[in-house]
Amino acid sequence: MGKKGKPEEGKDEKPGGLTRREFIGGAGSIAGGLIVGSALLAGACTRGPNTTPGPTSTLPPDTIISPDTLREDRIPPGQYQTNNWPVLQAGGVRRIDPPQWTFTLSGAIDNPVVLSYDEFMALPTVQVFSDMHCVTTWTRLSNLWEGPGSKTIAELARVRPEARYVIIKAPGGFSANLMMDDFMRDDVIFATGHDNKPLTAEHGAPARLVVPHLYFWKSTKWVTEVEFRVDDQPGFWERAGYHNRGDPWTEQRYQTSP
Ligand SMILES: Nc1nc2c(c(=O)[nH]1)N[C@H]1C(S)=C(S)[C@@H](COP(=O)(O)O)O[C@H]1N2
Ligand SMILES: [Mo]
Repeated sequence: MGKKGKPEEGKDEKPGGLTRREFIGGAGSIAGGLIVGSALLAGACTRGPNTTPGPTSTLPPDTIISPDTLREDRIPPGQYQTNNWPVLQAGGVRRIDPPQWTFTLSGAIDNPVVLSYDEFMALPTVQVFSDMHCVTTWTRLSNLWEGPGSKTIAELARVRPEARYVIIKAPGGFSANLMMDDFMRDDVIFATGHDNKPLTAEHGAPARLVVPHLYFWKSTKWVTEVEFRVDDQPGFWERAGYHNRGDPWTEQRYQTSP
């Protein structure tokens, strides 16, 4: 447990803060220690010395295991492990009133629809076990997410074959762009729950994307629209100088990174 007090919740993350490290060594709160499947992972993965938190119970049946959680060393280069869960976004936390919220599917699709909160929450869900890596260098291991998978959303949209990019949008003009191949993975999820609890407003309720294999800025909180596109359209952080793809394992942090 850390001794520095609470993480800097709700603090803005700014383009000028490319090298900020405020969150390093932040307070220890209870991490998702309740979820990791010891029986499941023990045989599959040799843990390095810095890959705690350790397993304490079993994952729900049929949980999708994100491939990166099976790496021998789960901490990408230049990252450090935190057991907190920092709250980061441009601007303040959005507190969304469910009746006011809609989830829109648009672009190069055959089924453009606008779902209400109740319609979205009635979609079939999956559970995904994955790690998260923020470009500001914190990594949080062993999260259990619940919500509709990206493939469920793509099927519902009836994506046309020419679509090659997906733009995930949020209130206030925020967006993040993804290649279809990065979106259409089994462990990409529109999370409505985390570690067996409903997602909080701070972390993106009612639904936030989670793309485990890319830096966490791609994981749009408070998703309002998913637009499938033929051409790419760099999003908020990408236009602010971050890499267009953002692979943490090759440190694709900034536009200038390889
Ligand atoms: N709508 C929205 N989603 C966003 C962001 C944002 O600025 N706006 N920032 C991203 C960044 S940089 C990170 S690290 C994660 C942080 O998610 P968390 O607050 O749940 O840790 O949200 C991502 N999703
Ligand atoms: Mo981030």
